[in-house]
Amino acid sequence: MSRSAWNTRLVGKNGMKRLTWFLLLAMLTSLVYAEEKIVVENADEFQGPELVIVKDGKLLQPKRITWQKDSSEMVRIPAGSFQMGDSKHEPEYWMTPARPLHTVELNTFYMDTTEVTVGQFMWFVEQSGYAYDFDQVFEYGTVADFSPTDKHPMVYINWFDAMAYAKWAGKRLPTEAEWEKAARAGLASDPVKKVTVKASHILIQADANVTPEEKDQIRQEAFQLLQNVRFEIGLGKTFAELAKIHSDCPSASNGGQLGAFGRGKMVRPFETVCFDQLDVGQISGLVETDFGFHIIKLEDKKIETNTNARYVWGNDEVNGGQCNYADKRAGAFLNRFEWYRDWADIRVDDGYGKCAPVGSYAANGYGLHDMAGNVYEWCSDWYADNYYSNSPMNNPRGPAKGKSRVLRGGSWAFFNHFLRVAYRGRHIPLNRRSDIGFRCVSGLAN
Ligand SMILES: [Ca+2]
Ligand SMILES: [Ca+2]
Repeated sequence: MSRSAWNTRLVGKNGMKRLTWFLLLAMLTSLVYAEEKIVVENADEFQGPELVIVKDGKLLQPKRITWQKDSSEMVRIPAGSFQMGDSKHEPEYWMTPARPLHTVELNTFYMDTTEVTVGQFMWFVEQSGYAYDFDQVFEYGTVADFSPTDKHPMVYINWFDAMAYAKWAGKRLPTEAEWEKAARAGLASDPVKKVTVKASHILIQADANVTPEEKDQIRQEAFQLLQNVRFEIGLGKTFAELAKIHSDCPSASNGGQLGAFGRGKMVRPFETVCFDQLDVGQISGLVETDFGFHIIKLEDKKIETNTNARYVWGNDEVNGGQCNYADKRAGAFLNRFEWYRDWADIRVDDGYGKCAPVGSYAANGYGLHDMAGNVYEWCSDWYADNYYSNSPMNNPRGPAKGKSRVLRGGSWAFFNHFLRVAYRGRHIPLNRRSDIGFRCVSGLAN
């Protein structure tokens, strides 16, 4: 049945009533059959914008499908909006194109759970007769030098190779927006809030021999000499927690540590004071310690919703267990080249010096592997630095023209900053590289 025929039947004579029943039925069947293994032959099997599949008279919206043509596993990315871009005001110049943060509304689509493998690409070449030489020696070697088995991600493919594969498979490349939404896997709606506090903090050195009167005098002077320090703290954090969190934050006056207040007599108890409950101008605390008087005064505060996590797994920093990037093993290869010398993160061992077999690390919330690292992934969009300033809200497809195509996710050859889910990579579409691959999606034509 064609899509238009389906829609006509739905909204025809008894349109609304049928639609209601249809939706109810679709919901129920999706619950009942969610776990069933559904094989999809091609995109024509999808009906309507919700990509309903009809099998044996049942209406299904499976969370997971197997795509027959290339035997890939795909997961459903439900329709809806998300916050796209950098919400963290990352300081590096190359994060600027990832701003402003903006709302994007996308249709439902299915996405490959892994990067396209060497085995899948070989099958494509064999089946289609596509001209690709697996023995070709590129700048740094052959495909097998970086991806030695069928289970490794296909590399040394340019954007046109990826497009050809997608077309053969009856799929397409993801748009940049689809890629980012899928990578965020719902972390985008994380309701965690942050409070940015601009506070004054000063330490007045006190001599052990000062009299009580002199101490009062020092205290008075302290109020006059408050200096501004900016803190970023979680919502609901107390001063005591702040001191622990920011134990490495130098205090305003002595270069010492906020967490190192020493033994002190609490002049006014502030370890239970919540910064987000304080009004601007209020003194949150005054502590008299061995070192003198510490005063904190709230100068300014900004409460914002922290909608986006930094990485596909959340906000934890990279530790070697989440993904394959330029760790110390990659350093063994990268250090041979002038350009990449000292590029690798020698603090971390992620287990792989070049590509890892796809799915070697935990999947994200949607069931997608390697959205961070392993190989960069081609998207369908042209790249433009300022695209986020003027992109449409609904199903953005990138600028009309450009020089580079979008790459996403970082790779085995790049360090942790490029793993950030908001980071926008790009490359000339004709180039083939040892750390660029792709994965496909299926849904409404985009
Ligand atoms: Ca690695
Ligand atoms: Ca990847």
